[in-house]
Amino acid sequence: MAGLKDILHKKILEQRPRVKRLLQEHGDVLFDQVTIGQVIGGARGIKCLVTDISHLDPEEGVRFRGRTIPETFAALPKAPGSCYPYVEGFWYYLLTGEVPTERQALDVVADFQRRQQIPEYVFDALRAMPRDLHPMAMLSAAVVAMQGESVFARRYNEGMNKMDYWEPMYEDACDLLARLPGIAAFIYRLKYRDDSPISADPDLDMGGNFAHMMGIEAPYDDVARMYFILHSDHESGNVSAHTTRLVASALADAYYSFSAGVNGLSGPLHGLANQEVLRWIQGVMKKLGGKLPSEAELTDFLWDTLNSGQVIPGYGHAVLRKTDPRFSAQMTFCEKHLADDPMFQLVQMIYRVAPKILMEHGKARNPWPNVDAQSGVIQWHFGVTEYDFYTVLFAVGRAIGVLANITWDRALGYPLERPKSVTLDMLEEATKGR
Ligand code: FAM
Repeated sequence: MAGLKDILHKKILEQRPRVKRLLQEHGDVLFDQVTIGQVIGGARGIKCLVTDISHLDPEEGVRFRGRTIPETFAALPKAPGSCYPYVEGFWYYLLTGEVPTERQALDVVADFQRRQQIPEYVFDALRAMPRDLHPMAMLSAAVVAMQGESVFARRYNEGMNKMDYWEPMYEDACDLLARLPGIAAFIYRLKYRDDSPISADPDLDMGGNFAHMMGIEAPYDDVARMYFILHSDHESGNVSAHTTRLVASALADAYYSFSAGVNGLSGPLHGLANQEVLRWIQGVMKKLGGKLPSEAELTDFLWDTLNSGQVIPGYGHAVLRKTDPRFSAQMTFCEKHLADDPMFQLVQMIYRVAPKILMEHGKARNPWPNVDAQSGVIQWHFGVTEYDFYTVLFAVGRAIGVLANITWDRALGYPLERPKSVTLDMLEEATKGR
């Protein structure tokens, strides 16, 4: 049976003529228009990126290769005794757009087990860093420290045909993805568990192995599978995805590119929001002597946050205009496993109260929760209470989407990104006579 790489190659050969035709026959078709508001406003909503890995509908949320989150979870093969798919099968799915059979998913599991060995110098480098360094900085440094392993960089230096770029990019992407859970778990146990790393179990899949290396019992393996898949991709315009693709568009390899994406994810308006949610929730609990607030008390706390000029973390989104289905998917997990957890009960209460307040406040275009509004609470429940680590988990998941994207970018020959800048004078000039 053909393996993932062969099927990917077949798909690439099918897709290349589409890009060529669009460019050659329709390259000058007008597809979007740009307002001054968008130029000044962070390029919000300008349709100028292309990806087939995922698509984000403002009302419905993300679709991975055309499937919603529940459809994706239902379609993919599951680990034995697990309610969630193999992450490796999901990687297969994102790369090819085809649902793998169990055998095909298990082949990727075996391939990743062969690739997961982390070079010893990565551990040495991490141990040499200040222990109070943010774990996202550690992760970014660990990733870029492995740049010397890049097959793409080596083959590029040797002189490689453009049509072959995707192949070493795929190799780097698989190597990096297979190692990331081990690096993340190492950082966790180095920083927060007195430098007591747990070696990978060579027989486990990615989710199972991550739980094992963290030292946390089931169902944390399912938390890992769910979490990594949910955080994988959200179109390519968000900061971490776009940064990774932008850097890779200069033909930087996967290590440089993903390390840059990790740095972007570390911003409080993006990936860091999940640690901010926990800090904020703890603040509510602390202020009320450790007990659950009443809805009236929570309302006051929410207004205090807004009136002091801060955002309500975990709420709002640049594209979404409804409750994030990634929030809903985690809610389903929590209802099953965390129903009695007071922090989860508080998350539910915030969900009842915050959207109304944000609407009344009148600024946020989307008053509904995003993925971060409860992901930290799940981690806390399973003993990962060090909330500055949460964005590292986001990053491991995000790698799946962005590495699939940059493999396809090289396969389809997408060029160096270079949008045009203008000056304020030019914008004012355009408004003359209006
Ligand atoms: N609380 C208070 N104010 C908010 C808000 C929130 N949750 N969300 C948006 N606003 C404000 C925003 O600050 C802006 O105010 P100014 O005009 O004074 O600058 C105004 O509403 C309009 O913003 P918007 O157009 O609705 O949102 P943006 O597209 O500019 O920003 C977010 C989107 C996600 C950065 C923003 O909603 C936010 O800061 N949310 C809280 C932080 C958060 O949860 N980030 C995680 C996002 C997540 F999806 C991820 O990437 N991991």
